Amino acid sequence: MSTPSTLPSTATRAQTSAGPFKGPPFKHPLDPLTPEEIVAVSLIVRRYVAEKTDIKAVRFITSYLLPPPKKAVLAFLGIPLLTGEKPEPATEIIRKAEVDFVDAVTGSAYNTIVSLSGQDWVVDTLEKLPNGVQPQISVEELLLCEEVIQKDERVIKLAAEVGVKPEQLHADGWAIGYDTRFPGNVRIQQALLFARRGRHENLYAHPMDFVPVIDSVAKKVIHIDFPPHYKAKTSEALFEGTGVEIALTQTTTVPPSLEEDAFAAANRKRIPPPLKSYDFLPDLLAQNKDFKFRDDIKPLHILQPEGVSFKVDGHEIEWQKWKMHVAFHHREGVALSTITYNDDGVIRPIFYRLSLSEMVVPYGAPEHPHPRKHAFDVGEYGMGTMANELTLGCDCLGKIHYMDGAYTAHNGTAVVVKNTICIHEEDAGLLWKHTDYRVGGRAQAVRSRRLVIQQVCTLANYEYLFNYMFYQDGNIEVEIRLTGILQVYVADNDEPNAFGTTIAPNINAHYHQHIFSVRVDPMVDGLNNTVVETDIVPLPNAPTGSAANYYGNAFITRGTPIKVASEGAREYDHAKDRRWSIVNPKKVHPHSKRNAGYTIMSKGAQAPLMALPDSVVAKRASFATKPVWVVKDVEGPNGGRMWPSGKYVPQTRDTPEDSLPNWVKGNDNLAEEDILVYLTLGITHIPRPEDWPVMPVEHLRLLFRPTHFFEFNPSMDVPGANDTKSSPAFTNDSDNAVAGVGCH
Ligand code: ABN
Ligand code: CU
Repeated sequence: MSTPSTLPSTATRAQTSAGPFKGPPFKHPLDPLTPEEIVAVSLIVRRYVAEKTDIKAVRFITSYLLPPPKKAVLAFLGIPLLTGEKPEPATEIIRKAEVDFVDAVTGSAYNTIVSLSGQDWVVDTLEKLPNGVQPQISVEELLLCEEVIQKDERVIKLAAEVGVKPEQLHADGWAIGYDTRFPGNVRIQQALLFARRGRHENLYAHPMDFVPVIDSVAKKVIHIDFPPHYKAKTSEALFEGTGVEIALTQTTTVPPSLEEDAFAAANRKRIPPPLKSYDFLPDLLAQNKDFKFRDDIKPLHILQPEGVSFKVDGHEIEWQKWKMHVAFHHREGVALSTITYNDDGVIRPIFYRLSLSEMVVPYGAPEHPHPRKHAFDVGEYGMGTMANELTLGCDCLGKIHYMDGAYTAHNGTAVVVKNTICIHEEDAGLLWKHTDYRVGGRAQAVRSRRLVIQQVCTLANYEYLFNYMFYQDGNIEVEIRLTGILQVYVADNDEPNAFGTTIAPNINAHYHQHIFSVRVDPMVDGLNNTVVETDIVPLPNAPTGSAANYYGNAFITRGTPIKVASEGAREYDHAKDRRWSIVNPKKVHPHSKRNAGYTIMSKGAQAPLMALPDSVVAKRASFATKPVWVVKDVEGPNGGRMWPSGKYVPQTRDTPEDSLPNWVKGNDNLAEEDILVYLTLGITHIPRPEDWPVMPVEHLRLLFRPTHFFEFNPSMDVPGANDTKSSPAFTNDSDNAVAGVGCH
């Protein structure tokens, strides 16, 4: 057993040591590595490294299932390559895992692939990663960053100068983002500093005015940056069009050289962190004598007296006509696979895999070092490793099934995240309704029930909630909710603020965006699909008054299939209400004569990247520059095209070779092909005082809607609403309100 390595927010997590290997390696070929498997894999890697290399100490960073080839998985599960055809014969599936580790002495990074042979794992390959390639930042490294700054004499002195005691000093250990002043092969982090006035106090209320950079292999502070501040009214305004005339305490946003004393050069004064507390925990809130919790909220319970209507078999969930595999993934958080729909006894494949493959949070303040804040919360930190342990009755209401997750600790033991995925059903309002207004107003009202697969992740200050939802009308929805605490920086008194909002005295919340890349590996009625881009346009060449369009009202749809890789990066066209569908050209609807498909809807999540097209962020997070990318899937020995901003994200300085912009080059066929679709969802946060101290949830929705897929509304067989537990709100309402009467 090793010492627990947890972020404070994720409480105590169990760690597991190797036990005797138990039985068959998987139920479903995409089952994630179990804690025991993680330990067994670490042992074999450690042994191999000791015998075959001169590496002295291994720091495990990631350890996870290397998925088997798609066709082998489908054959194993009996899912056909085309709806209605016989599945392919099953072949042997070798269970493989992939491990990244860092040499704890030199900082060099390695990748190794191991496979299960009989009862034993064996090392297939061990490769040193090219100089400067950095695997994900581990939870332990994040915690280490705080320890390092807390012990650093210079940091302690700088903190003391603004009244902060060593024990009050805290740091969020961010990836460095981009800073070419440091060599790429040094594994570095930037420490965003906060003071804390009590054990559970909200530290983000006390941002500090300097940013140490640490070397996480040498475990020391290697530099300290002092972001400049703005002062009001000078003749030399650096920024135009910002609404205020402002100038920096230094006159450029170019990073100062490392040799320069950034603080002295800028001739600034120190700014102490604001002292006022802004808490969110009930006991701390209650310390304020003017604070009072609302007392007019009556209980609201979700009851399922006969239990849930889904079945669980390991990682497989079956709910009504849906079946899918649900897995924890250290990097993507949750990955759903082999999603099928049972359409009257015919198994219809829909998506092979669905997951959050990357995201970036670019901040908009230009003065150094703030532009380094563009967090890749998937590729740099691992969304899964940041996942919460969920609590019954708090994170999810009703009857809940939980799944655990596991990832590797530095020492190769497994960190188990208990109850990290919650699965439950929800009432989702009306599914459909109609009233025949003639004959006594007879109505049929059918309520929508959805299956929700949820995870909540804490990325230092921010929380992301990921809800994958399945509906009775064939819809699949990915809903991302954002909450938590804004990333803030200290502001001087009356400092003009063009790139953020002063949300509380001396607290500046920078403008920023959250841009997500959802990876869809479709298999709509089979593995070979085409993406069709559809514009809605007025009838061409038919002016109002013409014979073809006398009233001028005519509009048509114009669908264009995306056929080759070089056409794979798409753009919105709001004037044409452009949308995209993933279709199967082999399946034609009996009435509409259109191809069976799923249409992608992402209204309200279409903010474009605001950073300039040649900016650092646009290059590193190139997925964010287009809303839709269609690429051919190329399965390779290390898992194929999984990561839109590259496999190794920390400290990239440009667009990585193995990333989206390169996949949309050339002549790869995309029509009726095994394709991938990367969907970009974005929102822009111009922080509001109402987002402070904790931001109320904001929703972002992506919907996949069956289109020409079912013969007619597939939810006509859902029984009408008849909730006998519903009752009048007030006794004098009771005359005309009787539960279950009037729905149908
Ligand atoms: N959002 C940046 C981040 C994530 C996790 C931990 C630290 C910082
Ligand atoms: Cu935000």
